[in-house]
Amino acid sequence: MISFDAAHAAVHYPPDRRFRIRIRPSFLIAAIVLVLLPVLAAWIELLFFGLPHIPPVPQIDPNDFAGPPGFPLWVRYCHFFNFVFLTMLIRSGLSILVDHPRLYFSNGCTPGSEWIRLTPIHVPTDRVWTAKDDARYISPIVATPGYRHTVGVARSWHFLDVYGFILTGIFFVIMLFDTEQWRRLVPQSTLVALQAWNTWVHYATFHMPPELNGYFGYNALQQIAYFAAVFVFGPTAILTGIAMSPAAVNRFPWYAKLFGGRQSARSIHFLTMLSFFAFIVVHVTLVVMTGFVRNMNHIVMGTDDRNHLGIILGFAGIGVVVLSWVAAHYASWHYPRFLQHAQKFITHPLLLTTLNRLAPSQHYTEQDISPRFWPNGTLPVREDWKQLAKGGFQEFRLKVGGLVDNPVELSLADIEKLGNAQDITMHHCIQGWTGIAKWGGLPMKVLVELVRPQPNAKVVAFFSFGGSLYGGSYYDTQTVENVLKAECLLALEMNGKRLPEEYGAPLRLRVENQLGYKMVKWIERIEFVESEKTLGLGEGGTNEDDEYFDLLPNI
Ligand SMILES: Nc1nc2c(c(=O)[nH]1)N[C@H]1C(S)=C(S)[C@@H](COP(=O)(O)O)O[C@H]1N2
Ligand SMILES: [Mo]
Repeated sequence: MISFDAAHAAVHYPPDRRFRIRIRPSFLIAAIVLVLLPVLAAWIELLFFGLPHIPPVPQIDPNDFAGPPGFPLWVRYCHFFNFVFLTMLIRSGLSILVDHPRLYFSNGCTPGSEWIRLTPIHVPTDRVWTAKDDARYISPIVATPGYRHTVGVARSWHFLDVYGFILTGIFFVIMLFDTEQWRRLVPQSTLVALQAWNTWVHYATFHMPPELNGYFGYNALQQIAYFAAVFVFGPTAILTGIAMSPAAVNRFPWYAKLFGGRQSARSIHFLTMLSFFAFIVVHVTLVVMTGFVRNMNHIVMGTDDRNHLGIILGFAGIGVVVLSWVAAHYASWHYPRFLQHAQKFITHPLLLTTLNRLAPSQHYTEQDISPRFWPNGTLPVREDWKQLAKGGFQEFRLKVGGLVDNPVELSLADIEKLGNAQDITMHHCIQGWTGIAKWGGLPMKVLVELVRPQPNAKVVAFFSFGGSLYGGSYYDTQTVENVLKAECLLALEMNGKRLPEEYGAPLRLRVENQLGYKMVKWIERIEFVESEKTLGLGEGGTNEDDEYFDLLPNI
C-alpha cells in the first residue's frame, strides 16, 4: 500500500474497489461453444475411434530432426527478456484498461453496448456520469502501477516496455532466419495440422502424447502454438496498438477498419493479451509436467542435462522479474516525473518524425455520429463562468494575447463572423473510449493569422474556466505548428447546436491528431508563449503536470 495524501487517495484509492467482470451472455455462450466444440470432438473421436496415432514426420522423428539441436544463447536471452517485457506490458495494460473498464466493437462506446465490462456500475442516466467517474480501481498486485486512474504512469511503462518488446522480437526473428532455428518454429508440412489435431485429442482427453525431447524439436501442437505466439499474437498486438492512435486513425480511417474499427481494435488488443496469458499458463504447465528439470536446463542453460542448475537459475530469473515489478511499483510512486521524462525522451522525437506528420483527414458522415458522447471533466464552479452561462455567453469575450502583434478580444458573434468550419471527427480519450461528433467553429489557422504571433511564439496555451482533479485551473498547450493543421478548431458548436455546457461552452478546442485531454473545454483565454516550460509545472498542461500524461499524445 502506498500512503497517498488526501487529494491523491481520493482519486487513486476510492472506497469502492469492487472488481466485477460481466460478459454479455451471447459472447459468453459463443466463447464457451468455441472452446467446448473441439473438446467435444476430441472425446467423440476417442470414444468411437480410440486414441489417434501420431505419425512420425521429419520434424518429430527422433532420428531425423529438421531443426537444430539445443537453444543458443540468443534464444535463451530473447526468451528471458520477452518474459520481462510481456509481463510488464500486461500489467501496465491492465491499469490502462480499467481506466475505461468497458470494451466494445462499435466506435460510439454507447454505455450498454459493451461486450465486456470490468465494473459493477451501470452508467446512471439521471445525472452526468463522466468517463473519469467510470474509472475503476485495480489491485497493484496484478497491475502496474495499479490503483485507480493511473493511466499516465501506466502508459509510461507500457511504451517504455513496448520498445523492448519490439526490439527483442525483431532481433529474435532476424536471428531465427539467419540460423536454422526457424525450423523449430515454422510448420513445414501439411502433416503438422493433422498431427496437431491428434495431439490435441490426447491433451483434451487427458492423455499425454508421446513425449519428444524438446531439445531437438517440438510436437506439432506445440510448434503451432509457439509459431502463433511469435508470428500472430506479437504482430497483432503491435498493429492493433497503432490502430488506437488518434493521429493514425484520423489520417487513415481505413487502417482502424482493418480491425473492424477503432474500438474493435482495442478489443482485439485485449483479446491478444488474453491469448498471450493463456499461452503462458499452458506453456508453463506443460514445461512443468513434461520433465521440468531437463526442460529448464534446455531454456536456461542451453544443455540437455539432468542436474538442477537450470531450475535454480530459472527460479532466480523469475525472482528477478518479480522484483522488477516491485521496483516498477516503487518507481511509479517515487519517481513518476523521471518515468514521464524517460518515456518522453524516446517517444517525443519518434512521434515528431512519424505520426505527428500525419494531418487529420476524415471521412465520417452524419450517420456515423455517436448517439451518446462520453463527457469528461466537471463543469466549472467559478462564479464568472456561471454568470456568463446564465446570460447565454452573450457577455463572454475571448482574450487572445501573449507574444502577438495584434491581441484581440472576441465575442462569440465575432468568432462566428471570422469563419465557421464543420468537421465530423472521431475523438480519442486517453482512457480508451472514442466518440464521433460534428464540431463547428473557427479554424485556429484563421485566428493565428488574425493575431499574428511573433517569431518566438512557438506554443499556444488554452486556459479554461474549469478546474482539475488536484485543484488549480485547467490548461493545455499546442505547438503553433500543430494548430495550423487541418481540422484544428476553436469549436462553438457540437452536432449542429451551440456547445452544451458539459461539452465545453462557450468554446473548446478540437485537435484531431491528439488525445482528448489536449482539447481544453470551457476556454477563457488564449495566450501565445515561447515555450510550455514557463506555464504551470512546465510539462505542457494540467494533465501533463499532475498526471504525468504525454506532452505530445499522437498515440
Ligand atoms: N477544462 C477541461 N477541459 C477538458 C477536460 C477537463 O477535465 N477540463 N477533460 C479533457 C478530456 S480528458 C477529454 S477526453 C475531453 C472530453 O471531451 P467531452 O467531454 O466533449 O467528451 O475534454 C478534455 N478537455
Ligand atoms: Mo480524456
